[in-house]
Amino acid sequence: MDERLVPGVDDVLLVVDVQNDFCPGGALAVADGDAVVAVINRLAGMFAHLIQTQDWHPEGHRSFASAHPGRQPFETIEAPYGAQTLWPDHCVQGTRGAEFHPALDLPGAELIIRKGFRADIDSYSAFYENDRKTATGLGGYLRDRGFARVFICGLATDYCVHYSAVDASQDGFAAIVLIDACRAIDLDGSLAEAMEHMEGAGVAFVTSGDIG
Ligand code: VGL
Ligand code: ZN
Repeated sequence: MDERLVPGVDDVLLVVDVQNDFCPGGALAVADGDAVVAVINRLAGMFAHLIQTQDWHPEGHRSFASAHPGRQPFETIEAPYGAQTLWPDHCVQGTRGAEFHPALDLPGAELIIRKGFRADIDSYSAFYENDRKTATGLGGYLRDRGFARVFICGLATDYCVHYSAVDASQDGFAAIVLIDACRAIDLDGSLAEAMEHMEGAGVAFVTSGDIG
């Protein structure tokens, strides 16, 4: 984008899953995942409204490979709602891994939306769980508050950021991904696929330098 994007009162910054388990040393570490923290802290100062998501699984969650005897992390299974990647145990409710990165500094966050708490359904998107039907309530919340544009950043680009951005767009919001404030897992080309899917859904991409 050649025009600068100045966040206004109708805009919200959605900070996705910046949790210890997705950062180096965590159970499902994203390469360089903690590099987003400083970028997001700086961005946060430019937005009047901040919302965070927190991946929040019960022990034994069905997205964990450990819940499927003989299965390994990063394999894919057929869940009742479709294909589901199996993950290492991560972001278990109440554990240190599920806490936000300690340097993430967002005291002004107005809502923290937890997702993935239903034992049998995973939820990548902040809007709809992986059955693509069960709503988290975020769409209604954003509409009730009158927000028009959702700026999205965090972890991981190809999973939770990806599905959140597509759903934001399909739910009628302008969806803008801050690409340098995201990092990807990139499993078997998942990043390239995610970028295509987001583009097709009308998601815009900018860098943090375009803001403010
Ligand atoms: C995520 C895989 C499993 C994410 C969450 O935040 O992108 N990815 N759970
Ligand atoms: Zn998860």
